[in-house]
Amino acid sequence: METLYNIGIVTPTYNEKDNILDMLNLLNASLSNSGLKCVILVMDDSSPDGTSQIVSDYISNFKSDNITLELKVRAGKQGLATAYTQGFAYLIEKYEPEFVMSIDADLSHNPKYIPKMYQKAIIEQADLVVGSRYVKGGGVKNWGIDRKVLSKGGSLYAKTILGVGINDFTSGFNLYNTKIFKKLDLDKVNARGYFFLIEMKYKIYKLGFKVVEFPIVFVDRVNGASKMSKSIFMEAVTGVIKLRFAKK
Ligand SMILES: Nc1nc2c(ncn2[C@@H]2O[C@H](COP(=O)(O)OP(=O)(O)O)[C@@H](O)[C@H]2O)c(=O)[nH]1
Ligand SMILES: [Mg+2]
Repeated sequence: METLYNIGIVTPTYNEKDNILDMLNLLNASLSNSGLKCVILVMDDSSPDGTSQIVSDYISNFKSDNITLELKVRAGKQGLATAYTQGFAYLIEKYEPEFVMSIDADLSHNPKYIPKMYQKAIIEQADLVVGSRYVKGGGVKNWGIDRKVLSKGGSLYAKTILGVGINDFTSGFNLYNTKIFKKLDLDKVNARGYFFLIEMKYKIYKLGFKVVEFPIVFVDRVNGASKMSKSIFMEAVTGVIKLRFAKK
């Protein structure tokens, strides 16, 4: 009998040519002796810098007993949220993994944490493990004061308005038990950008699932540029209010 896939990992890319090889090597190093069976899906939005070509070349030469690697290329930049929702839906349909995970491809989220986050989910019977910068042991490296304020302030803002005790609402490094998506429809997630990360955590908590945080040290990207923009930021600011006062 085929062993069950433990984790389906989605890593979205837009112009990550100088990060993606290191990222795939780190994922491989962290997972190959973990005892976990994993599938990794790179969701690229036709990056003009040729990220997808680098990934497909890597896949052609890739061999592993426990890791499956896939690439999906969408036509043009469509945002982080649907990269995740479509990626999750695809992996759930095809591989039926126990968990799905979101992880940035720009080396900010260290894959070394993945087996530990998985262990935490199992031991504590948690449905969502948030890789958290804002709990004891977590932190941020290389960010300027502006991004620090934006991120920590954003998480605090969401926590306060929504009245839910999650300290890192805007974290993009998350492990979800796929049973969540029997109750939470991935097609009905409205957000375009980072607000998605807040919306998912809130809805999952409100559905009664167990949410825990695992401390991570987030290291800001060295190569390439952030895709954070003013409109994406504003979506999150107004989105939190809408979420809080939305009718059931
Ligand atoms: N496929 C896809 N990936 C994206 C998009 N926007 C950002 N990403 C990826 O999502 C991850 C996080 O984005 P980033 O710009 O680093 O955000 P920041 O860390 O908050 O500054 C990176 O791996 C990006 O390449 C998008 O529109 N489509
Ligand atoms: Mg980043």
